[in-house]
Amino acid sequence: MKLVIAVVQDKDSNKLSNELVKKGFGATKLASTGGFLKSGNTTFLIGVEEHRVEEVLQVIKDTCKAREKTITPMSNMGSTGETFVPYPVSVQVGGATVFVIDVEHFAHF
Ligand code: 2BA
Repeated sequence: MKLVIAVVQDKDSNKLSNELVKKGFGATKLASTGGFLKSGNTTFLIGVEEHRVEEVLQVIKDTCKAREKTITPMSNMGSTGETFVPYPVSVQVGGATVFVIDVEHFAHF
């Protein structure tokens, strides 16, 4: 068995859970926060038999879209008195960041 961990954008999370349920995958959604943007995203834990991993990855790929996000760094007055002029920076976020890991033991009571 494998555990698929997928970090996706909040905007895609409902659609992804619906698609996973429709195709018979068990999944758990966790509210998470991106370390870089410090904004909310959603992490899915999906336990799956090895032969269905590619199918899950395809569902994630088809459902989650990459989007541009613009961030404006906080302005900062350095200790030497120099000023930092903030200007918007654009980053591309997602579709999805996915990890597939081996499950040593699975129990469901
Ligand atoms: P965030 O950490 O908020 O990152 C959002 C986007 O900002 C990233 O999109 C990437 O385009 C950019 N970014 C991240 N770190 C950067 C840096 N040091 N310098 C410049 N740009 C940077 P994605 O790569 O698609 O990542 C989306 C979310 O997936 C991340 O949100 C984070 O929550 C998760 N993630 C990405 N890589 C990860 C990793 N290696 N381990 C764990 N989670 C990861």
